[in-house]
Amino acid sequence: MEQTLILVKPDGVQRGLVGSIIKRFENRGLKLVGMKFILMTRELAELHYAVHEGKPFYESLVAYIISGPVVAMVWEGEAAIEAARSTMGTTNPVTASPGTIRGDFGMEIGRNLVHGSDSIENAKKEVNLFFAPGEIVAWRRETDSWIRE
Ligand code: IDP
Ligand code: MG
Repeated sequence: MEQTLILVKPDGVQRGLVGSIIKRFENRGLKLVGMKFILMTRELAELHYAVHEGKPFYESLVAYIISGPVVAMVWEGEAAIEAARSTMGTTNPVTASPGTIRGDFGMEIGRNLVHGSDSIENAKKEVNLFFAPGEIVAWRRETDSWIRE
């Protein structure tokens, strides 16, 4: 079973879209196993976005992600990483399909509302960056047999 780190970025929080965004992942059938509301430190932001260091948008990306609180979550499921990313839509909201979070709520790449891990390796790193092992909740969901064969 995969786990993926999802962030509702500061624009999602400021625009009052936390509930709407979480609902998309719930509706999909992903299972919430961790959640916190935090103001990311610059140190955490730089670790989280280390792969983008040196790119032209890196400084503004770090400034954006620490500009207000975020909701950090861990969602679990079979192929959770790909499922979550397809629910999010492409990185640039302008080209994201209607029906995706970015396609329904976003207009610009620098304000794209959500983060989602992009590989198993990065998901593990990112989950560990934001959550201690004791903060991940293993629980039995009664509807699982209606979501997974
Ligand atoms: P992803 O969030 O869809 O995985 P990445 O390529 O990993 O996209 O980029 C991380 C974040 O950096 C994006 O979500 C977006 O906020 C920002 N970003 C990526 N490319 C650009 C760009 O060309 N201009 C401004 N911001 C960008
Ligand atoms: Mg990425």
